Amino acid sequence: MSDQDKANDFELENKEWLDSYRWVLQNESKERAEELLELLRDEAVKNGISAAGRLTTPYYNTIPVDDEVAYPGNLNLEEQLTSYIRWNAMAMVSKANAKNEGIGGHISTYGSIANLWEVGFHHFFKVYENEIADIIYFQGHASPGIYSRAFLEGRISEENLKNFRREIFSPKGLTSYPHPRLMPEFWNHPTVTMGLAPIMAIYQARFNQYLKDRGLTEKNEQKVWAYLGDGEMDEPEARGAISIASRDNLENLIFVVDCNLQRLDGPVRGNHKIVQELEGLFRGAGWNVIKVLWGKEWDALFEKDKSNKLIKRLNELPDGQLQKYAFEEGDLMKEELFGDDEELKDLVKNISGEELKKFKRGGHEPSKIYNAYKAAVEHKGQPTVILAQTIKGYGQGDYGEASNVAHQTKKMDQEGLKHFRDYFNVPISDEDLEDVPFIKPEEESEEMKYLLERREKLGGFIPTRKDNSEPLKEPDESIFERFFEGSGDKAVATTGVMVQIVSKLLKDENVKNSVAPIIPDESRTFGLEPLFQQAGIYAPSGPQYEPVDKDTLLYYKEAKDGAVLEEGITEAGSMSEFIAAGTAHFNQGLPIIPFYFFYSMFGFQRTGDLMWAAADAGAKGFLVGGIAGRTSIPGEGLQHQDGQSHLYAYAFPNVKAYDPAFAYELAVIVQEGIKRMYVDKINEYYYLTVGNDTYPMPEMPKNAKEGILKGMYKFKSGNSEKEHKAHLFGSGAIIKEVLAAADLLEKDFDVSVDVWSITSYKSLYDQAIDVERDNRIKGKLNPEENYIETCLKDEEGVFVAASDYVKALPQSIAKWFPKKLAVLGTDGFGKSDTRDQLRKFFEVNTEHIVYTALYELKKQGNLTAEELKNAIDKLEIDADKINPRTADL
Ligand SMILES: Cc1ncc(C[n+]2csc(CCOP(=O)(O)OP(=O)(O)O)c2C)c(N)n1
Ligand SMILES: [Mg+2]
Repeated sequence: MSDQDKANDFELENKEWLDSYRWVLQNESKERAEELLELLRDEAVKNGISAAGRLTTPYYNTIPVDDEVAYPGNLNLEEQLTSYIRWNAMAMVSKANAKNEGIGGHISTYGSIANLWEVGFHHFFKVYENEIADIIYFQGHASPGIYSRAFLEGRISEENLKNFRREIFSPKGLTSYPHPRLMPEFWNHPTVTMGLAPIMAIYQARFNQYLKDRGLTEKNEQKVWAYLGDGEMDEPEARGAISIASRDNLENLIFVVDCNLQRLDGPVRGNHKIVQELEGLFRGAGWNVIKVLWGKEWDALFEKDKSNKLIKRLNELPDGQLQKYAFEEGDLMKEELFGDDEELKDLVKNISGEELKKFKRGGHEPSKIYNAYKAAVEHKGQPTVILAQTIKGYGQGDYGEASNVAHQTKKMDQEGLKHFRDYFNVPISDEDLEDVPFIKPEEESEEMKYLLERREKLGGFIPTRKDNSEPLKEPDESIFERFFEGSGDKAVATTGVMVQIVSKLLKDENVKNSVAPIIPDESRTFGLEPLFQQAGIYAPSGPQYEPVDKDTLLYYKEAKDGAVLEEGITEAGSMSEFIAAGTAHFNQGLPIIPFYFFYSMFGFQRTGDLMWAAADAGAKGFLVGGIAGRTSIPGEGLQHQDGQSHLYAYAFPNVKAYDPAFAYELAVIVQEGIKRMYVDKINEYYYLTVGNDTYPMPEMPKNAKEGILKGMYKFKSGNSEKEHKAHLFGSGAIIKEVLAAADLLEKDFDVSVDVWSITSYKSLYDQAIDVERDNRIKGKLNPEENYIETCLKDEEGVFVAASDYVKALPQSIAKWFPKKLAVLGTDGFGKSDTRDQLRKFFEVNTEHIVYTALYELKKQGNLTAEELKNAIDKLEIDADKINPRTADL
């Protein structure tokens, strides 16, 4: 048999199979059709034919035409409105760049996503009672479209649009992307850092469910919509948490991926198909997947295509080529897709290339989008991802449409404007074009009335942001005050203190319903397991098994209404949960206090970008970095030993960072933090480092509170009878060494030592630079003194600071000390050894602190060379010792 005969036979066979299958579909039921397919699959697998293909479906719309409902809106009016919004969005970017070359902004992303958003705005995005709204992550680069819509809604002015990206120049300036920190009454959810929106959305949806299951919200109807770029979906954060959403049956979550097949540099998957890749990924992870690939005009072609050849061809077509069809004249598509096969040719015999090119992609077809959204919001038991195929720079023609530089299009010349106007039917005359005017129809016009009516029906405008939470009443003082007395001889770790505080807060009448502990599988490390029993571990499905430790006191108790968010080993997930919990005052009108416990090394360093997003979002709460300090976790070595997180925290303007040494310090800080964030309602969050080194906790000195909060206070004064004077500044875990050094200096070296506890280098630094700036900017010739100067101005002697962090921390405040500040710190890679060995190696142990004070005294001329030499011998300071900073370079 010749190859041609064989092909003909196969074609006939294909037809017979298809005809039989269609017969079943028409005469029996979809269920029966599914059953038959299963039967064939089983047979195939039994015979070694891979079942992998089951994760993807053909390159075709998921919702069959017959299942579609009619579009409920006025398509003409909506189309007109979308055109205005498209125009204004383009105009604001164009104008901004004409005025200030390089100010930036994007036109093409909104070009592709406009219809996806507008269908949402007209029919889906809801505001419920008490101004609680659906939670929507708007793809950041398309933000001009949101401003442009808000302009039509009358919520922002032409002056605002004209000052896009001119936040400093004009009080009416609009921020580039969704930044709630900068436009606090408008934006809710920061998005533009690729990959963060998807993971934040997943944990937001989980958190909404948690609030409901814990009984904190009666009925939580909020949907979580995340609008994401197909390029963005390459980020590990975008993909890494998707199975959490299906595991927890987050039917309140909808991802809409704008599959314009392009990212910044070029195609997302030129040689492959991003939609298919994402379909497989999400379906494999247990999501409901809806593909919206083709618009209405394509329906007739697929209907006519009885042999499914067109689908087969589209299945095989790489994205790069699809992009080319959107870029080139329509004849190319006609010729390449349909030209070499009689049946395919026949499909388009009455359609010109030009007409074919106008056949919309699914993501530009409101009725297809509507049906996908409807299916998504009605879907039960699973999260949904909608993969919507669009064109980047849609309608821009030669000015960016589907071109590889579409992302960078920022301006349009006269020709471009004309094309844009004509394509979208925007009512602007040729003469007016040059000014790129903003357009806004009369208030009484039909389309404007429609726009406002639709939003009114859906409950109000989106996005808007408001904090409707009641201020909390402060928790009982005894929770904190019990730590003011000290622990006597009992050795205690600050981690344990933190756990006790959280545990008591979970029982406190005023705040128990606000406390949300978050842990990435680290409870036992921090001694948090008593909370399992006390508050329960949140399990949306309720416990389905008997825990192995059921007969112990602190068993692993999972509960549907559990308060503990045990997230498993995911710092990024936990941090996303922290953001959701910490912004509940905006999103649900609830003051939630998250306490997120993690290894301090895996905080700012691992998830700094999410912490930045948390700061942008106005998240509140406590980040608790456990087992902190480079020398404080014995044995764990380079990867775990954190000597830098406090340095990272410096860059976060709204973060209060503390490295407390004593139980009462921690208690004072947490008490104040709750007051500031939840009684006074300040949008900031706290970073606290705690340790598991145990020592007796002293009583709080009188009048220490203010200093603890401001960053330093005198812990104890030295014996005034001594010959020399030194001031030692300790913090966190290293206070122990400092106290021992003070004793040694007094006892053996005739030095009176004042010991100061530095609870927060960052607070001292922030206050000092603020005062310094104020003096400078106001030209004060009698400058105000900063807090450090106020504390130390009358002090004499030498000054030595030691912490378990890099020397840059004490160094950052050194210039405001009355005399030189000698600094000791832990620069260098961590190593595996005991605490004592580590502290000796990093030169932050008692002996090195003593030696440094004596060396400074010698330099001030208060000690003889011989005295210093004797001290060196006694303290065993080795001049040839290896430098810990460079030891491993
Ligand atoms: C973490 C991060 N990396 C890089 C960028 C720079 N960037 C901005 S947009 C973009 C391409 C976006 O492509 P896609 O997600 O497909 O969005 P589209 O504009 O095509 O809708 C890149 C790389 C960023 N914003 N964030
Ligand atoms: Mg893209």
